[in-house]
Amino acid sequence: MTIENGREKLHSRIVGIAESVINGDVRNAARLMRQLDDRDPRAIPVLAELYPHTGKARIIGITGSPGAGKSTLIDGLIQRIRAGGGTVGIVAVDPSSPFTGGAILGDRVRMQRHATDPGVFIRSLATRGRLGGLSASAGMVAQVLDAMGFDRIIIETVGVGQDEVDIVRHADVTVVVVSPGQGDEVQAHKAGVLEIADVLAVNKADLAGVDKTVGELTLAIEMAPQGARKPLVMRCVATDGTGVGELLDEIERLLDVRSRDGKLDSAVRTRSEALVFDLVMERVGGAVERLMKDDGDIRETVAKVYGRRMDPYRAAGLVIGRLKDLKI
Ligand SMILES: Nc1nc2c(ncn2[C@@H]2O[C@H](COP(=O)(O)OP(=O)(O)OP(=O)(O)O)[C@@H](O)[C@H]2O)c(=O)[nH]1
Ligand SMILES: [Mg+2]
Repeated sequence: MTIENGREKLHSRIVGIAESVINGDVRNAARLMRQLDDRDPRAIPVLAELYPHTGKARIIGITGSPGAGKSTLIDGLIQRIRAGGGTVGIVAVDPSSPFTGGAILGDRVRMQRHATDPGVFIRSLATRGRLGGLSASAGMVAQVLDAMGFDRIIIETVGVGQDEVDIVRHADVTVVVVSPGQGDEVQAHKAGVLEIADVLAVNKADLAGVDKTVGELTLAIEMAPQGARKPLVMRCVATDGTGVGELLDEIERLLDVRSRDGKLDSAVRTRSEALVFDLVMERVGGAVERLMKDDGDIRETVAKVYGRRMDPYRAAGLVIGRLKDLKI
C-alpha cells in the first residue's frame, strides 16, 4: 500500500467515525469521549471533522461548592428538559481531588434513571487539568455532544476556582449553586462567584439558615460596583423539585434574550478564542514539559536553580529561548 493510499484510507475512516457520531452512534461517541479524557491524539482529527456540525446546542454551566446539590439539581433539570421535548447531554467534570473522588460514582447513581433514555447522554471527566487541560477536555466533550445533536448541554464543575471559571467560558449561561451553612463568610466573596454567575441558585432552601444566605448574597449583589453583573438569586430544593422549573425557565429566558441581542454570538467568539488558546497552551505546555524532562542542558539549568547558582527567572528565559527549536 502506498503512503498516499494509506492516508486516504485513514481519512475515510476518520470521516466515517465522525459521520456515525453525527448520526448519534452512542458507542463511537463514548469511545471518542474516552479518548479525549485520556488525551489520546487520535481523537483530534475526528473532532476536527465534527467541528462544522457544532454550534447549535446551548450550553449551561453549573458550578458551586462540593455537595451544594449540583448533580441533584441537574437531575431535575434533565427531567424538565425531557418533559418539554428537548434532549440534553451532560459533562460532569471531576477534578479528581481526594475530597470529591466519589463524585463520579455519585453522579452516575444519581442520574442513573436517565441511563436508558436516548435523549440523555451523561459523561464524567476525570482528567486532572493542567494548563487549561480540564477546561479544554470539557469543551471538546461538549463539542461531541453538540455534534450529536443534543439541544442543551450541561457542564457540571465543582468549586469556584480558576479551573471552573475557565470551564464556564464554554457556557452560554452559568448557574452558581450555593447552599446554606457553608461557613459564615459571604459566599459571594469567594473567588469570582459574582463575576461568573448569571443566576445564583440557593439550593437546600428546606434547611435552616437559607434566609441568612439569601440575605447575604442579595446584599453583596446590591453592593457590587456599577456595571457589574447582577445575578438573580433563586431558591430551590433540588431533592423535591421545588423551584427547579423556575430555574429552568430563567435559564431559557436568558438564552432567549441573549440570542436576540447578539450576546450569544459574542460568547461564541470568546469561546472560539478560548478554544484556540487552550489548544496552543496545551501543545506548548506539553513540548516544554518534554524539553525540561529530556534535555540535558535544561536539566543542568534547573539543577543550578536548585543549587541557588542561577535564579529561576533567568532559567525560564533560557527555556523560552529554546522554544523556537521545538517541535510543537
Ligand atoms: N436537604 C437537602 N439536601 C439536598 C438538596 N439537594 C441536594 N441535597 C443533598 O445534598 C447531597 C449532595 O448532593 P449532590 O447533588 O451530590 O451535590 P453536588 O453539588 O453535585 O456534589 P459534588 O458533585 O460532590 O460537589 C446529597 O446527599 C443530596 O441528597 C436539597 O435541596 N435539600
Ligand atoms: Mg455532583
